[in-house]
Amino acid sequence: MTPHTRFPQRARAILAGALVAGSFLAPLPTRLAAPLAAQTPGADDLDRREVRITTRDGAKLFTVVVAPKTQSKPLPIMLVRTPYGVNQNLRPGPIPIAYAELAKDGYTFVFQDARGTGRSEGKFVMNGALHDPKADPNGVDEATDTYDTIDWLVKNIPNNNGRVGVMGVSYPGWLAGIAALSNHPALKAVSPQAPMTDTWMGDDFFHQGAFRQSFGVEYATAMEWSRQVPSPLKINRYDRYDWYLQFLTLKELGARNGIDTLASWRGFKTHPAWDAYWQAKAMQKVWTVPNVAVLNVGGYWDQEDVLGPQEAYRTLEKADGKRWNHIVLGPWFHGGWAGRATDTFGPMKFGSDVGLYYRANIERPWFANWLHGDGTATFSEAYLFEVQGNTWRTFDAWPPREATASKLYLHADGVLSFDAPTALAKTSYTSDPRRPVPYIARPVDGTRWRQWLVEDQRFVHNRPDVVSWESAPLEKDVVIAGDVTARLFASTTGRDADWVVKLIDVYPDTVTTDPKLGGYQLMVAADILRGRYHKSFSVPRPLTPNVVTPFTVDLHQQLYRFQKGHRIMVQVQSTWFPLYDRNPQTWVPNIFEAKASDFRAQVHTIHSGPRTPSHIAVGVLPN
Ligand code: PG9
Repeated sequence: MTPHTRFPQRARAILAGALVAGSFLAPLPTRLAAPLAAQTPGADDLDRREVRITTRDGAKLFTVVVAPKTQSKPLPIMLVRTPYGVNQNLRPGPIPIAYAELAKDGYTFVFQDARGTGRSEGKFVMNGALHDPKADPNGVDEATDTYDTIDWLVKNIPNNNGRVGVMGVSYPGWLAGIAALSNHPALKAVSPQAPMTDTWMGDDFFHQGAFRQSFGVEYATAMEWSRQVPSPLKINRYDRYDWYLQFLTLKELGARNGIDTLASWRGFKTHPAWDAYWQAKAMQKVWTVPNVAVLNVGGYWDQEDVLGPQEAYRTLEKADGKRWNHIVLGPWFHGGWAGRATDTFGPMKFGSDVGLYYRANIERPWFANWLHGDGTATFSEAYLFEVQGNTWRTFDAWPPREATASKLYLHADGVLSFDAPTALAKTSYTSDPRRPVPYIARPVDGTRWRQWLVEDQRFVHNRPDVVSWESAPLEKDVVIAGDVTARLFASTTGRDADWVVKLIDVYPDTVTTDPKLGGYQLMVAADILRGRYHKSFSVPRPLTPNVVTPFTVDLHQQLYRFQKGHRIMVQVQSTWFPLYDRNPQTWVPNIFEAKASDFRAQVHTIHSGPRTPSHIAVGVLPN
């Protein structure tokens, strides 16, 4: 897929997919609000009209209002704001699948082009920081635009009940979170779904300091390049691995493709660390109190915004005296719950449509409680799908209190076990930025973006620059729940290094029910840390060559059942290309300014032993 077609395609897939029947699991133990209508309204039952809502600075925001033709009582308003163009998202026709379950309860749906996108006026600012009202009392941002929109809607939509919800997936998910900061009194509930909470720390543009090169380049170009002038970015190789490989330095990549003029690229280049620029954009830094009810939703295998929902929930939870803050995590790629049937993913088979279950049995009653009801129904704190156990579980805290903190240690000779090491061991490999490890099996053709995190990792296993540790076959199931965190004690001959850590479920050699899954290596959790940020994400520091240094890599959250007979594996490598840029592995203050001669192969060593116990920390639930 080219960058120019990808986002509309995805928006269409998520928002306008066909409803596919799936079997339901039993409802979770919550008090459900009684549905007002059993059927999703058809296209003929809906009125669609376009309006332009004027904001406080005079910008007109293009807005589509979809309301049932007949209403027996005042209805709440469900607002979705997007930078991807409401006309693509909502063509005249039946209600998109993402809203089909909600629609059974009766809503007036409102879809709006965010400022400077689609047919809305004003200037688009990617993931824009909120303005400071003291410094700029007349300033505008996505929160003020939301306020002005809600205010217009409740005053102008006929027969509304004065209650508004905001929901959205991805960028619209971030807009849903930011909507809470509008503080409009009619806003009662928001659902940020796969929001990019922190695009430096673990969402779209960087992960723990490593730059998401191919995504950053292609997304920023698609969003920011002039619509009138053809983009100079021409990816003219089928295998994008080869295309990106020809630009050893980011400087060359930016200059030779005309992308160094884009606002986002200038931001990447001038703010490579987690400084005030990124922190002002980070949702968890500005939205710290759940001032309305919040349903955070995310996927364990979200290839774009895996951190977002987890970080938003974690932050809001600290101030959730009213129990307004909830989390839902399931076995999904980015936005997978909002589209067509999700009963399989990669090698996993769930036995039912997990997305439909979420939309029908969690999202629908939750919004009904706040927007149709009086907000008094009780809901579980956390709804988590247990992968490979194929069941929804509820918890009264997330991560769950009943999980035992445990460590999977990396031992000598590639052995992985829950036993702490008593002997010293070292495992070394050479990482060469000129021969980086692909993040997905080549050709990297852009067609497998959604499923790359669940692809079989055997394509790199036993490469000389990928090291691994493996457990014995499990004698009983091991269910991990909550945070997965790698703690590596490592040294390098260089002065900087990236650490990619993958926690893998290795299927048994023989799977009689599905032979092609025999030996499959499924990544259960994975991520990357740029070594220079080992002490602070805001202040990079060079590593001291050949000195053992502790590194902590956040691999994010899971609820996953490693089944009896499977093995657990950990893989470590130092490149993940071309999704992530290459670390020169020498010291340069800013990698965006590195020269070709700065990039050197280095030997990295992972240490094990009583004082250097490299491990993966997990919570383990009783079986
Ligand atoms: N994850 C996408 C995104 C958000 C913000 C910045 C860059 C990308 C999205 O799909 O909306």
